Formats: sequence, structure tokens, C-alpha cells
Amino acid sequence: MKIFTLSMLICILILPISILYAGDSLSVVDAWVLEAPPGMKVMAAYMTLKNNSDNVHELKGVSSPEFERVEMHRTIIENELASMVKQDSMTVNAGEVLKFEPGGSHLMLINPKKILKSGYEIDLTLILKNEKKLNTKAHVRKHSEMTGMEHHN
Ligand SMILES: [Cu+2]
Repeated sequence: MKIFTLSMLICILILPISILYAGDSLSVVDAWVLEAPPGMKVMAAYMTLKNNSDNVHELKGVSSPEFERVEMHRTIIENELASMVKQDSMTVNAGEVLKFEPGGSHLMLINPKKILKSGYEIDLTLILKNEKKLNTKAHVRKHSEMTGMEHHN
């Protein structure tokens, strides 16, 4: 069919262009929040930051309308004990990927303004150096929905 071939052609043409335009930017992919038990005052958020540019990008902070405040935490293991250290900024070097993931760096969402169950979408605003902002949506997931995790009952 003609329409089909045409749309295929458009797709083929658009794809390399969008990759090209991503060339000078920082992108955030797969942001999600772990559902917390009722009454919990903090939730953890995870995401992947991709720096497709030739410049260093610096994340200075994160905010969300659903929470009082958001902190960036790094997990450090010392004497077999894991502890979280608040970070004032996090760097994504040129061409590199920064992962916020369970057991590693994460966002700490503090004091939710309402109960946020799985399926809910949370708005996150990443504040970069030069006051540039990057918005993303993070889906709340149950522990059993964690990527790469099998759920057995
Ligand atoms: Cu933390």
C-alpha cells in the first residue's frame, strides 16, 4: 500500500534526524518511583540520565509538585554498612550515562502531599547548571514490578 510505504519512509527519515538533535542535550529515560508502604514519609525515585553532548552536564537539584522536597543521594558502603549521603550536585560527563538505581544513587522524595499508589505518575523537574530545567514523569511501581525482577508467589 502506498500510504504504508510513505509512512515507513517518513519514519526512516525522521529517526536519524532525532538522533542528531539529541546530540547537544541531556535526556532522562525510564524514571520511576518505588511504591512506599502506607504512612512512609519518603519514597525513592530512579532514572537514567544520558549525556549525548560534548559538554559536562551538572544536576543541581530536583523538585516535584507532589513532594515537599527532593534530595539526591549516593549510597556508600563502608565496613559492609550502606549509608546514604546527600549530594548537592551530580555530574554527567560528556557522552556518559548516570544511573539512579536501587542500591546505588537515587532520588529521595520527602513528605508526599498525598498517597501515591502504583500506577500514579509523578512530575519531576531536574534543575541543571545555568538554571536549565528538564521535566520528566516517573511512574510509581510496586516492588514486584521492578525491572528485571521476577515475581514468584
Ligand atoms: Cu536516600
